Amino acid sequence: MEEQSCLCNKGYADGQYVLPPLPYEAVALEPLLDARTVATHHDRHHAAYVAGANAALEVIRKVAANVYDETAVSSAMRKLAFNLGGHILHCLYWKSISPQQQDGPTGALADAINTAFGSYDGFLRVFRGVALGVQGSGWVVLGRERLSGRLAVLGVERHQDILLPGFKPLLACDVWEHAYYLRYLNNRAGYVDAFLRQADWASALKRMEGSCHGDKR
Ligand code: MN3
Repeated sequence: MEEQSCLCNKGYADGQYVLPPLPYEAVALEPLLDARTVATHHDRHHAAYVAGANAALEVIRKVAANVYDETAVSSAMRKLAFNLGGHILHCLYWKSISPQQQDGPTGALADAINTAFGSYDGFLRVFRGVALGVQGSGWVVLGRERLSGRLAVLGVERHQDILLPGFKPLLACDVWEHAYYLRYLNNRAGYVDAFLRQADWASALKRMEGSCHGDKR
């Protein structure tokens, strides 16, 4: 099962970013998410970030090769951060959801959550609060902060803003409206609560322990 828990296995091959297949059928996330939302999200939205990351990478390579003037690199860098951030977070998102309801974090991950938030309920309050506080489009990401080694929850706006350098993401919930609007309309809290009931804590634990061959960090 190592393959299932890796952050982004199959997200890059032969010099370019590629769209990995969903780790389950689109219909498998019912009733948390409807199949149309999941398929559109993966096949169109996630795919567009992969294409955008490759386009930005190509511009940067051409600047390096002196095909384009160096003034072209600044906007390409911003497009790379946005699109590759989107690609990485979507890879993590599909692996953050289990088709089955889960009992919550276990083992070292449960310990780390208790250390950082006092209890699992404390974590849930923080995660929900951060989710509702994301302005516009963005993500809620549980991860490990590099200096202290403690867990933290970040409300990442767009795909790249409010990220800490060295932050290692373990679990990500997409709160862009395209992730939930068909089923939940504007009820972001209802979607986040449903996500948390099906969060794939087993794969998050493997990411924390670094046992994923697809996670290069
Ligand atoms: Mn999305």
